[in-house]
Amino acid sequence: MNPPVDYKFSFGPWNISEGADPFGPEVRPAFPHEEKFALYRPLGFEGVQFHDDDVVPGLDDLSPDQMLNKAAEVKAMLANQGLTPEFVAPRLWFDPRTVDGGYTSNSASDRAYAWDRTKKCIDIARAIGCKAIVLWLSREGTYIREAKDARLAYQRLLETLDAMLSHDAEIEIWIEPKPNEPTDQAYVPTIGHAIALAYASKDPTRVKGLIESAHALLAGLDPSDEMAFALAHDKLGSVHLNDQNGLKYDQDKNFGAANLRVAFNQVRVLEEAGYGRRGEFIGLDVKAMRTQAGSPVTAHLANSREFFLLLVEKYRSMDASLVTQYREARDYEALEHYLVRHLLGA
Ligand code: XUL
Ligand code: MN
Repeated sequence: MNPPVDYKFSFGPWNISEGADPFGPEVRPAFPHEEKFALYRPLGFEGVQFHDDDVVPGLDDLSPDQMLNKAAEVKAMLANQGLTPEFVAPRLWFDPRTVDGGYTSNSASDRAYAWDRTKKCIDIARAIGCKAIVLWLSREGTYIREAKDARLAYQRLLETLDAMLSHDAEIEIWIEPKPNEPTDQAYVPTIGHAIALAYASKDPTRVKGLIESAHALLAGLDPSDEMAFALAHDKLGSVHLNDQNGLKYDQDKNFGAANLRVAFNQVRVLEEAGYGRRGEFIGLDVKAMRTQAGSPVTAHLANSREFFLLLVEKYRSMDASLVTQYREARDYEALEHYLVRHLLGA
């Protein structure tokens, strides 16, 4: 039997925020970006998830040398703090040139900007010693279906993956699917879509997925089954554990806070697959409540990490032989009774 996984945790600096939402501005004093990194270790985190401009702010206005010098500074800072960069993601949803998507925009010059920015993101990742690029295909979709040729859009996405794999012979691409928001409908809404693209790419071993619990729930799917699908293909690059209370805006609630049993099943599937044994991180993508006062606000990160570890204990203390016995007898009523009692500590 394999020894139990000693999990490593990660989050991105955007998870420490000032509480702005689509309906109102910041409600907490700003906490300086550069000072966030000192918070990681004390909170029990050692992995940092980056957007390209979290590493190099204002990168569109810098020369290649300036960009790489700044990235080298960040690499040294991470080493000093005992932190590992988990991935870098191109932030393709802020710039006016990406209002209608980057890779799938109808405008050739917008597509050229998206590709240029993606190459910079890959170069930044390499400069900080990181091989994973996350693609959250935020605006690659449509507000009305007639706006784009969807078949062509999917071909363009595949061409982009291939061009990225050619630009750097070592990077991995982890696609983070989401069904909607900020567009009405996104082109890669589920992990099934992402993995189909991976297999169609020129190097399927280097294209994987990152599954965010809330994004699966927004697609009306069970996150643990989505994770199991990726794991069955050895294509789960990372996870963004969080929670979501039904079909609302993307809430990024604390892991397990809205759907405890759904959270338990994600932990169960990860544990059963030995996720983390090869150094994969447990990434959290959680937002502090807007009502929370102070600066910096970090309790949501510590709490989500604690909920994950408590659910790991629940999984490990489960009577596996009883589960097998109930499965074999096809007595799912008894299985559910046992599981819910176990979760309730009864
Ligand atoms: C958006 C989202 C992003 C990605 C990284 O919903 O989850 O934070 O995880 O770009
Ligand atoms: Mn995410």
